[in-house]
Amino acid sequence: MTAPPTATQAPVDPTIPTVDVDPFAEEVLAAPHPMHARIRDAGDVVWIPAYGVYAVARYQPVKETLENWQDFSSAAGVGLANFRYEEPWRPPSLLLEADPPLHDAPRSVLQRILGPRRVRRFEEDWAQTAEQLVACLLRHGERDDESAVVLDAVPTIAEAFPLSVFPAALGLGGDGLENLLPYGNFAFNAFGPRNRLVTEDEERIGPVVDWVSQQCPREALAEPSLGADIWSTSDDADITEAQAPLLVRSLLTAGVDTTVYGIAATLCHLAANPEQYARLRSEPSLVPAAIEEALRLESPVQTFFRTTSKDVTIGGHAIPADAKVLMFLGAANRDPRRWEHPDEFDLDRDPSGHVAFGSGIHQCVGQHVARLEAASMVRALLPAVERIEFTAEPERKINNTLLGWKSLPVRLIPA
Ligand code: HEM
Ligand code: OVM
Repeated sequence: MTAPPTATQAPVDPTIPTVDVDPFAEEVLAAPHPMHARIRDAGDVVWIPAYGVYAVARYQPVKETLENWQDFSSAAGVGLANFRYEEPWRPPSLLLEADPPLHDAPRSVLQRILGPRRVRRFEEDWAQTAEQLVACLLRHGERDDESAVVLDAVPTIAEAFPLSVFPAALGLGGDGLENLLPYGNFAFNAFGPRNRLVTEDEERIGPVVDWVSQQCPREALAEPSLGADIWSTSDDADITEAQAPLLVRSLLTAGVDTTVYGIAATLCHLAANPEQYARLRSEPSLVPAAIEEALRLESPVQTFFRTTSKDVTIGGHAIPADAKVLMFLGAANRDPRRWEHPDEFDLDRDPSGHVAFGSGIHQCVGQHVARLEAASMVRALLPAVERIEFTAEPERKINNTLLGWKSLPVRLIPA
């Protein structure tokens, strides 16, 4: 590894506004929206001295940065660490942490395996699993004195559902599934600085990482499955046998916590907006809109970085080569320059164009899986549950990259 450049104390272009915030401080991670507004209002691009990085938070520059893979590289890592100088905590992802041309083959393989039509084969099974989960919660759940079922929707719904469908779809047998959420939690923390969130888990993540590696070989994956599909493509020279396990690892890393957070976000907004839940019950064709709107508002994946490939400009400001640029997806998704009443959950809005799944060549390759999981879960709730009400304040889960809930205490009023 080459020596890192001496840490820069100031932006190369002195007209770039400095914003003195710590986006990875725990109290900011718990409530990031006031900071987002500060960064957005400061300009198209700002300098964050706490980490010596540039940042974009307005919709337009975030989208342009996401889409300009030529100038804004992923191969040096999409977290704070610059892989040119710092050893990554695991071998880099062949998709997320790669640029064309190396990105191309793995991407087209996963795009084919996770395409909207292929994913539809899970529709019936996931609908049935979701219905059974709801029936079981309503039948056996603890009741309050008005006969509503009281529960924490995070473990019982947002975590339980993805864990009961996604690992099986991937071809995992069923033992050790408790490793999946801790692995994803660590991976998403590791995109941020080496703060307490990372160091506290570092000591105990070893066995979890080992378990994940053991799920990636061909022999570990049942057939038919998404994992087996990946391995089959390595027979046809689209990808090599050395690449296949890393592509399975991508799905294990990116495909669990994200959907848990997405479903939790949807449930949270439905509980907070009872009139819109009622509307959804009478108009289930709005379910996709509800999910997109929840993803826009919550943006479960809040941030990713890029590294400049050469001297570039953002909004007319000069950014040097080899600089880290922090993209605030969640801020772009609530930018009043782009969205009317951006902080409101509105089933009548057209949420398309949100960047919760990114944009451009790295745009989430698992988005059809994520949408089908969330839609299956919401569709199962609608006929069975008349209302979802909070019984206490939801509690934030703190992660360097993910925004979501540790607990959503609710009562489900049966229909
Ligand atoms: C990429 C978000 C679910 C697999 C991405 C990116 C975002 C994202 C923002 C872009 C990364 C970048 O530009 O650097 C989400 C959210 C999800 C979700 C919010 C749930 C609501 C999933 C699922 C899977 C998955 C279910 C797997 C089945 C991936 C992979 C990439 C990716 C492999 C890398 C794609 C590439 O670099 O070409 N995701 N994701 N994601 N996602 Fe998702
Ligand atoms: C990966 C991956 C892709 C997207 C997100 C992510 C930990 C990982 O390919 O391993 O987060």
